[in-house]
This record gives sequence, structure tokens and C-alpha cells, in this order.
Amino acid sequence: MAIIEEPLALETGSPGTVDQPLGMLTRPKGGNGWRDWVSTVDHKKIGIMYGVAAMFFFVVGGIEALLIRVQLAVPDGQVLSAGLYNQLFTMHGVTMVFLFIMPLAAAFANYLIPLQIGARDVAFPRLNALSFWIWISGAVFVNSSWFLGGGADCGWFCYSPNSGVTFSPGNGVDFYVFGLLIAGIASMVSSINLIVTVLNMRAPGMHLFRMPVLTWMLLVTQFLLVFALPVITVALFLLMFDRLFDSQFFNPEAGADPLLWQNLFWIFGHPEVYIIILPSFGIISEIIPTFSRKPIFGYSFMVFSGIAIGFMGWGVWAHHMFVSGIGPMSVAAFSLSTMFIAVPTGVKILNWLATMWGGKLRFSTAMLFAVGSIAMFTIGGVSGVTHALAPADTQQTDTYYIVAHFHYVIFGGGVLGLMGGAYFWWPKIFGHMLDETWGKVHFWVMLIGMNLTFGPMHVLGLQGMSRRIDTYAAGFGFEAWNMVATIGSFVIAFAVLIFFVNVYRSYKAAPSLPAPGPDPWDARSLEWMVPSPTPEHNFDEIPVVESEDEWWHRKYGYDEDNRVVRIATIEEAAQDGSAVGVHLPAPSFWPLVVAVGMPLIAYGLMFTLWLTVVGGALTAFGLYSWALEPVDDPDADHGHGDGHHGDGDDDHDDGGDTDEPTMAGVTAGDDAGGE
Ligand code: HEM
Ligand SMILES: [Cu+2]
Repeated sequence: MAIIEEPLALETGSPGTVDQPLGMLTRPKGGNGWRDWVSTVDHKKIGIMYGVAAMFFFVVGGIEALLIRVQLAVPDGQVLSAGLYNQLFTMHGVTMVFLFIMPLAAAFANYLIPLQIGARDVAFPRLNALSFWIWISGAVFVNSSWFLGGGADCGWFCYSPNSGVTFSPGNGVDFYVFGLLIAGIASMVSSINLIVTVLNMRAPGMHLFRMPVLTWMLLVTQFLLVFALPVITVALFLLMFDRLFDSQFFNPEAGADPLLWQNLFWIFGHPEVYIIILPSFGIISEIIPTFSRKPIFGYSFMVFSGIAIGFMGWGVWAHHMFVSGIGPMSVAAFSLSTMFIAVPTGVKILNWLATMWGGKLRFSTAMLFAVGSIAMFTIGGVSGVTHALAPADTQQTDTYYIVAHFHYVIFGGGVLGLMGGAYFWWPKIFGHMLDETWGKVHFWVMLIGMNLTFGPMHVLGLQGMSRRIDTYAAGFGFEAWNMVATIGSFVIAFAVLIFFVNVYRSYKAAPSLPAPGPDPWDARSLEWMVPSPTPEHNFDEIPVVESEDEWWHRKYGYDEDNRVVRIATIEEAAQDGSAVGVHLPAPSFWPLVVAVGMPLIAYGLMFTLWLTVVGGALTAFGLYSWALEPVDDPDADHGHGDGHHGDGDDDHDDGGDTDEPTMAGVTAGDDAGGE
């Protein structure tokens, strides 16, 4: 934590003072040297790091998928052994869910939540850095299994007793267990941080029901994480005890019931699918109003249907177990509850369409991805409803019909939505636009690719092709559609390549193109009020919010005939004072040190306990040093009620539990009243 009065001599030699007339803010702009990134506690930098790492693992998970598809392109495939095939689909599932789509959503949450609620950072900046470093160390740990005996081969839901030492004697499953435990810690810490941020850090006037839908969906997602992660954590500990310490929690011979694992996994696993999709729903709810030039239709319905999904998502888990031997009463109950959950989801789809209805539609790349995501998600949703019919599911479960279903909802609904978000917020994050022409090519190639890949899987599944088989014999009629699916998967890969080329080309072309400015899309929420890329301190002064879509209402009003009229230019609308005495949390290396100790502890439990000792010592040393890291906040000794927080995490709530937040402008040592 630093009082920014005089330039700090950063040994990284990063650039001089910021090039913005910000009055007293003389601290050099956060540099871009590796030390700045490794020690950063800035939510924006942490968001960007989540994004880059998640896209890296998208490529890893994608390569695993392409290998699977090459093996299945023709009958009797010989490219992969059965053992390697099992490892590939398991690691593909684990990578895509825990190392790609969840962290990509975390990238948007970290970057956008403070901006959308009018805050300068999250509630606990160093804890936020810790979440990232723990997650990435868990991700590296899981993938190191490829070089240490082979990846987990038990499938992404790793059913017992197959995952026990009897049937999985190698280390693969241990990597799965410890890897998910480590990633779980990161998600838990991050979700608590973001929940406290949303509930405590909103700008004055940013009532809960003035928050953008994206922030709401991300808030629901964090609550789902806080309640779902402990369930899978318990299951993973039981499995770890069975594998390392000979307990018998899942061993039927010892009288245990392997269905315990299935219940625990899916009590986590089904809310997990909403943890994956709700951020994308939130992103779509920002893009569609902007490019329809209309406010979202049924704002409160949008918010409440998200909350309803958050609650109802806990009551459907056994629809994954219709054929596991649970009784007819359970099957009937979970069949009904699964059908019910289609209702709030349907509300969202209708509200998006109603927002577009009668709007002035602009089909930018972001809008194409948003609309594509709704269409593909709906296809996945409809096949989901067919699964809810238990008798039909008896035919469909464990076949390619299921693989088709969840790829339409996860890839179609999730990935396309997140891609739309990338194109929408790219200028805000990086200060330049992604090329729209390449963007539209990217969209169409990806849409065609995903339908060529996952569309035929519906047919293959209903023809009886099981999932998780490394090969199939000729003569079952699976040949043609498998070849189409394989070609499709390479079309998806080509679309991803087009995206990366667009990123590189747009970055290179940026200096010679006009800057996009703060609000290139004429959007509606607060992040579009600040310059692009977002300055390190976010807002010169914490905005006072007076309505939903605050930024839009600063630019537009209504004339006597209730027609929309422009009332201010971007410069006039963004005028909110100048940045004086803005305090930003100081960087720290300790979160990284604490994080690195964790995989060492796990390696030790698998290979040599010495590593556990070293890892434990490193984590303890990091935590200790972190706690003792000097906090030279001149306001630190202010008494209760000054309501400051930030590094040292000494936040005090001034006890005002209205939904009128008190902490918005406060980061590290700021006296709320002083602003
Ligand atoms: C990039 C294009 C993708 C392709 C071509 C692809 C292909 C496949 C295939 C063929 C399988 C079935 C393997 C089998 O049952 O033998 C599979 C399984 C799976 N995929 Fe994908 N997938 C892709 C993207 C994704 C994404 C983005 C996600 C999630 C975010 C995902 C999550 C999963 C999961 C969870 C499984 C189940 C693994 C298991 O059975 O344990 N996939 N994928
Ligand atoms: Cu489910």
C-alpha cells in the first residue's frame, strides 16, 4: 500500500509517469516488466493473466480433443492405445472445464466487476493475486502428470470404485485429486473475494438492482462456487484417503457404496454447469442491449431467473444417475425438477429475443457471437429436456447423444458467449479493437465447425454409439458421421487459429489506427466511462450512480415526446473530477510464494514426503512474511468506522447494512469521507 505523492523508482525501469493529466497521481503507471506481472495485485492485470492462461489451456484441451477425433475418424482406429485414449478424454474434460472455461469466466469477473460497480479494485487485492497463483500452480501440477506416469484416466467425473487403487493403480488419479483440490482452494478464495467486493465496494447509489446483469450473474456464480466446492472437496478427500491411506469409503467389498461418490460429485457437478454458463449469460446480457440500442427487456426477470437457476440447480443432480440403480421415486422427482429448471432458462432466452425485438440491430462480431450463443445453447437445452425424460435417458445416457448435448450447451452457449465478450471488451482492456472482418470470419468458421463436430454426435448417440470407447467396428453405420465430426473438429481448430491471428494482427496494426476511445460501442455500463485501456486506478473519482445503465443515462435522455435524445458528449458525461490522492494497493510477491508451496505438498504425498515438508515450509514462510509485509498506510491507525480495507486485509465495515455500499472509492488507506 503506498501513498502516491512522489514518483516511485521501480527497479524494473518501467516507463515514466502516466500520460494522463491526473493531478497528484504521480506514481509511475504499473509497468509491464515480468516483476510487475508476477507481483501485481491489480484486478485488471490478474484478469488478463487468467485470460491468457485460460486460452493456453483451451489450446491444450483442444489438441487433446483433436487426438480423440483422429482416433475415431475411422473404424478400428490405431492412432492411440486404449490406455492413452482414456487419459486423453479425461484430461480433455478436466482441462476444458477447470483450466479453460472457469478461468476464462474468472478473467472477465476479475477485470469487469470492480469497473461495473464503480470501484477501484476488489476487496482483497493480494488475496486475489493468491487465487490466481494457486490456480495456475494447480493447472501446471495436473498437466505435469503427462510427464510423471500419465494423466488421470478415470473420466472427468472419475467414478468409484474405478478410481480406487485396485482399478487405477497409477498416479494419474492422484494428480486429478490433488489438482482439483488445489484449483478448488483458488476458486473458493476468489469467489469469497468477489462476493465481498460486490456487496461492499459498490459506488454510491449503485443499489443492487442498478447493477449490470453481468455483475449479477457473476455474483450468483460466486455463490454457487462457495457452496459447490466444499462438496467436491469432501469427495476428493475421501478418495485421497482411500488411495493413500487405505480407508474404504468407496470400496463395495468393505461394505461401502460407490454411489456415494456419484452423489457427491453431481451435487457439485450440476451446479458446476451453471458456474460455467451463467457468466456467458451475463456477457450476452451486456452485448445484446448495446447492439440493439435498447435496455435489456425485463431487467428484474433477468436477474431473478439467474437467481432461480442458482437455487434450482441444487435440486437436479441425480438426473446424472437415472440408470445407476436409484429408485423410481427418486427418478421421478429428479426428472420433474430437471424439467422445471428449463423455465428460468427459457425466461432468459425470451428476454434476449424481446430485447432485440424492435431494436436497431448492429451485427458486430460481438453481437454475432451473442446471438450464435443463444441459438446453440437452445439446441443444447432442448436435448437436455429430452434427457429429463428418464425412460428416454435410459437410451441416451453414456452415448454420444450426451456428448453432443453438453458440447452444445458448454461450447455453443459458453465458449461462443465468452468469445463475444472478448470482442466486446477488447478495446477497453487493450486500447485497440480486434479486426471486425477477421472477427466475423472467426465467428462463422467456429459456428460451422461446432455444428459439424457436435451435430452428428446426436445421430451417433441415438444409433447407439457409446461415449468413451477408443474405437468401433465397421458395419454399425458410425463411419460417415464420425468422419464428419472429425473434420468439424479441425474446422473449430482453424477458427481458433483465425482468432489468434486476429489478436496478433490487430495488436500490430493498432499504433497506425485511431484509438477506439472510452466508449467505441456506445454502451451502457460504467466501464465504458473510463479511458481505454483502463487506467490503473480505474476512476479518477468514484462515480455517483443515479440509475440502472448509469453510463447510458449520462449520455442520453428523453425529450417531451419521450424520444431518446443525446444530452452529453462522452467527455462531458465522463466528467467526474480529477484523481487526487488515489491510493492503490502495493504489489507483493508473497501470494506467489504461498501458492508454489501447494503443489510441492501434493508431489510429496505422492512421491517423497520431503517435498511435502519443503512445500509446507514454503507456504508457511510465505504466509508469515505476507502477514508481516510492511503496510505504510498513514490512515491505518484511523479508528473503526473509517471504513478502509485493501492490503493487510484490515477491512472495517462501517456497519451500515443498507444496500447503499460505503466502501466503493476506498482502496487502501483512503478516508471514505475525504474523496
Ligand atoms: C474444441 C472443440 C472440442 C472438441 C472437438 C471436443 C470433443 C470431445 C469428444 C469427442 C469427447 C468425447 C470423448 C469420449 O467420450 O470418448 C469430449 C468429451 C468431453 N468434452 Fe469436449 N470437445 C471440445 C471442446 C470442449 C469444451 C470447450 C469443453 C468444456 C468447456 C469440453 C468438455 C468435455 C467434457 C467434460 C467431456 C467428457 C470427458 C469424459 O468423458 O470424461 N469439450 N469432447
Ligand atoms: Cu446435470
